[in-house]
Amino acid sequence: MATTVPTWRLRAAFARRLSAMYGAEVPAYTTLVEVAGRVNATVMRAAGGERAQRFGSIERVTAERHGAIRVGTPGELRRAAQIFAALGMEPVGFYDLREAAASSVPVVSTAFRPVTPEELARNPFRVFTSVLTPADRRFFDTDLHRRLEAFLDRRELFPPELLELAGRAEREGGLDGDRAERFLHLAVAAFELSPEPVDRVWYAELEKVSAVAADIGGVTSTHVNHLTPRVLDIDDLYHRMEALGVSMIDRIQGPPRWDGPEVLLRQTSFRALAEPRVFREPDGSLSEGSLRVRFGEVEARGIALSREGRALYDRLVDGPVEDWAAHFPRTEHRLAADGLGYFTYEAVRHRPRDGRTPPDDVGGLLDGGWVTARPIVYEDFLPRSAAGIFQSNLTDPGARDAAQTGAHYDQAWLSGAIGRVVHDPFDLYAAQQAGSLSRARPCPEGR
Ligand code: OOG
Ligand code: NI
Repeated sequence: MATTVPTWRLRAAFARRLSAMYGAEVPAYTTLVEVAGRVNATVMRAAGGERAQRFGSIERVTAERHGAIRVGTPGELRRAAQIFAALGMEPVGFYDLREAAASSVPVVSTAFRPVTPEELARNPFRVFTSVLTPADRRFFDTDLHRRLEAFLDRRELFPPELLELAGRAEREGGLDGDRAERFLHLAVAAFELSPEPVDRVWYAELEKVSAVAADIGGVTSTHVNHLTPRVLDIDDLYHRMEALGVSMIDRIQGPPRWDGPEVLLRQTSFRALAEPRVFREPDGSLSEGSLRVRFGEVEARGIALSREGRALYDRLVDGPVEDWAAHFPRTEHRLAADGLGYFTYEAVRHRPRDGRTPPDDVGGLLDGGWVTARPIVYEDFLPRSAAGIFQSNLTDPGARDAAQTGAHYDQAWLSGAIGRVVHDPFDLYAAQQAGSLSRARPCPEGR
């Protein structure tokens, strides 16, 4: 069978085409990508290739993007997952943005991405994917819930031909040339902004509850709402964008800038732009208007933290930066030795052993020069940063009825809704680290 375009090439091609499509739709995105390229070139020159590429090759970083989409129902989520499966992207992590955001953000989310180091190195494309929580009475009363579900049930986000090709691509590990072309064409089209008129009254009713609910349930299609390039110095990028007259949100989300190890994820964005849209008025007539739903975001990635490291991060991130500097590990060595960050380990070869027995602990192996450590890059998202990104782009905080109890959604619900296992990100990093450590650990003397 001629699967001439293997899964990872489909993924890389999809990321490239989505980027071209989004750049044509949102010109400020193209500016962002250009500025990110200049920042990365500056870091490569100033820090040198080895240091600049400690968290991934410059080819990977340059191609790297994450997108975000929002869907309305478990069925839509399952079909989106089928498309991502064709691209070698699996659901990782459960994010509850209802709790993380001060504004009304009635969604829960996961991220579709490659899960092995080899596939991530080939192309790390990921899509943050959110699904509405219409059963949550704090946001939707029973009447609105019923009408919202009826509206969502009538629409079709992904044509059957696209889903059929996606299923084939998943089963066969790729597609032959013609089918690959057709699949990519249909897949990109499914995430374009639709010219379909927006029902003014319905959109406005949902917007009163939440701008995110209106963006999802007020229209008949989905769309990429941002596409994010990766940058090696996000503070530099922030200043360059402001100097170009692009108004950025007021801060960089995530860990502070400091001279210690770069960890997790730092993100910032420019505000959503007013884009012209056609509206259908109650009398059936069409009118011109605009909506602000799509924005630009940029990210810098650092070392993945263990559960303990993450708990420390969560404790310190909201406090004063002096507390961060006083309590967060100052070196990669400390992160590794204290089990707070994830690394891959490699044995140091040709090392005279002086009859010594290798220690059991990672700190001892590093101190004794038995192994070297290389950081594992954080490939996921941060719920509070995501909430901050959502929020900073909402013109209206929406409304929520705190007297109602929220509906329960968790990782198990999400797995059931998608019909695929949602991976726990900590488990993926821990397995990668443990595998490398068992290969790197020197055998006891004499064996
Ligand atoms: C998703 C926001 C979250 C990120 O980078 O944290 C996100 C959305 O706006 O739909 O993309
Ligand atoms: Ni994002």
